[in-house]
Amino acid sequence: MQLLFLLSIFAFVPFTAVHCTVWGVWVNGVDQGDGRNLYIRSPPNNNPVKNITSKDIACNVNNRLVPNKVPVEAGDTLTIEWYHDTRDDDIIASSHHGLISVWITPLSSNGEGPVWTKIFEDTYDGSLWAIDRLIPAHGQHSILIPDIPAGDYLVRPELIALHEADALYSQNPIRGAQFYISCIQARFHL
Ligand SMILES: *[C@@H]1O[C@H](CO)[C@@H](O)[C@H](O)[C@H]1NC(C)=O
Ligand SMILES: [Cu+2]
Repeated sequence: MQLLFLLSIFAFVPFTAVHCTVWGVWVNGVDQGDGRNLYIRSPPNNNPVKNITSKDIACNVNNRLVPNKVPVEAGDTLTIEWYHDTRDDDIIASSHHGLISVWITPLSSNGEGPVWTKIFEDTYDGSLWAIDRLIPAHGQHSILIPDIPAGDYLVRPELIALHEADALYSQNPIRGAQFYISCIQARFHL
């Protein structure tokens, strides 16, 4: 009886992992506003992608054209702002040690295939991982926009949390590296 009671409690307590997604961006220190489903191809929730052979590894599980594009130009500072449940909260569970990368591709590619170029990477500085430093930074990290041809692009910030990466997802799907991905639509002009 007691065991059944305990089991039924566990069956109904939702598993609330402290995951993460992108709220919006700043250009040269100017907040561009809530970008979710407007200039960000936002996923429906903040769960990670783990299957690296799935098409979701490109722009997460809801990859489609959204209405707006963030205007940027070469030399601009683009600040990406992540959050957990609400803006500027606990950002992501402190267990989620790992790295931050940012990738870019022409928007016309839709992110499919080996079309991405990495323009930023922050890993381990000898004592802390990039994600450890993202949490006290209010979920914000910045990159420099490179000098690239005018046009429309997808900018793809990615957190890779390594706390379960001792096992390969392909061998044990309840573990594996966790990829937090958001594709931002941007318009580059010269
Ligand atoms: C990962 O994605 C591939 C391609 O969609 C699929 O064939 C495979 O079954 C997926 N793996 C798991 C464990 O779901
Ligand atoms: Cu998580």
